[in-house]
Amino acid sequence: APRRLTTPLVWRPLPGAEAPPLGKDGTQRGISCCPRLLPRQEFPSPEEKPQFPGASADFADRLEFIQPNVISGIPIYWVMDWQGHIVSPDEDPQLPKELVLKLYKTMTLLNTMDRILYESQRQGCISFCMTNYGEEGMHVGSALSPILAVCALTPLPPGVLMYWGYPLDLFMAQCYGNTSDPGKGRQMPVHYGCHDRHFVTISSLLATQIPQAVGATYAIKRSDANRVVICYFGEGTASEGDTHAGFNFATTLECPIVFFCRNNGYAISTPTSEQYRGDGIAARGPGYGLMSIRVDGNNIFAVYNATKEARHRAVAENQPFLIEAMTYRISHHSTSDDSSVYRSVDEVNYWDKQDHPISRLRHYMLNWGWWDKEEEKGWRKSSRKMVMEAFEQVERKLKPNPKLLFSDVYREMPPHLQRQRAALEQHLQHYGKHYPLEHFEQ
Ligand SMILES: Cc1ncc(C[n+]2csc(CCOP(=O)(O)OP(=O)(O)O)c2C)c(N)n1
Ligand SMILES: [Mg+2]
Repeated sequence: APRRLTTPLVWRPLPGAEAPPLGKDGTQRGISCCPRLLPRQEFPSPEEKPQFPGASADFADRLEFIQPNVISGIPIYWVMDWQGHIVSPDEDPQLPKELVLKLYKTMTLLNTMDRILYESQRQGCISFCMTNYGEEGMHVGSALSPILAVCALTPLPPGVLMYWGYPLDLFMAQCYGNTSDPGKGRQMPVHYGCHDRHFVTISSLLATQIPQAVGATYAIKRSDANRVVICYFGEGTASEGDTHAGFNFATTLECPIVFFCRNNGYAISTPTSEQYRGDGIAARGPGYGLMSIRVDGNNIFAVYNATKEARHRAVAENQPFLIEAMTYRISHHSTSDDSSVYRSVDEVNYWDKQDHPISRLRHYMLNWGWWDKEEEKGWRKSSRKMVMEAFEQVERKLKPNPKLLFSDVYREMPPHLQRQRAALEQHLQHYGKHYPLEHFEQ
């Protein structure tokens, strides 16, 4: 609140200066053009806090710039070590065996599906593919908490959908862009979406969905107080201006959103050392007034605990949360990338062999006697069979009618799209024989 003045303003001359004469009305004249006069008033004591509306802080008597590197880094919350041992019993979520097996099976199934899709791309069956090797733990761990979520996604977390039971043949249908694809073949492969589960279709345009996610959260908050949005993005995406806008709107509008940043060390070929000079993404949170935590993304229980707590508190306290999940992208960025050009094989091998979310959870299950080598072998075989069966189904299906390219954007198709659709039809009538139209639905 503004400070109240306890005495009326009286003008007094500076030492050595004469006061201007009093006017007819008894007030002093020439005040505004006399810089040597100061108002006499009661000043705040040096102990009182500054009153600037834009900051809540004390005065500092010494000239000192804030050093960004004064602390050694925001710590990384973990629950389980590399051999699957719980490091702090208080933090153990004590998930039941059936659930842990489901987590493990989802992570490995995702891994298997990725391998088959990647091979399909190499054989020219699909145009593009991105895999998730090394990042399976943060997908599945963040999907596990009871989130009634609308997800806005930039880099993809298909493990979330897979954990929620999205069928394999629909994943594959999306990549093949066939008639079973809910997106009717109008997205690039691996850009999944699921209306029923409020999983907003993945967008390739980095960060564009972050302000949209905040807007959606704001609308949800006004209509239904028990829902939360989780918004996934990468550390490279966090360099985009839209991320700033999203963070700032989320805190000022008090939106119950969980920002989930997957820091996997690279934005395609750009390493984090060239992407930012601060302490990662979690360090930015307090600057926006965001509740923030950094977790070990290869540690499924740490991801689970953090997401569960953030989800619960976001709604209870009507405020946004930021989780920075540290991990490593073992695969190439996509089939359009060759990561051997910008990183060493040894670096990749370390994460693949020594610190992998799947092997960490497997160690945990082995320690408890919930899994053994035979079960591993059997599951690998049966999960590959499941993926192959889905793959064979989608391969045979036709692609959607090309006319559908123009539908579903506007409720009523505007004239310019009608003209384009007519032009396409005419073009195909004349030149259709040059296209593989037999693979498309008529
Ligand atoms: C606005 C925009 N700029 C550039 C790109 C090209 N691009 C695609 S992915 C990517 C890197 C994103 O980095 P990060 O968020 O860390 O995701 P990751 O590479 O780890 O999947 C870039 C630059 C894009 N898709 N959109
Ligand atoms: Mg990245």
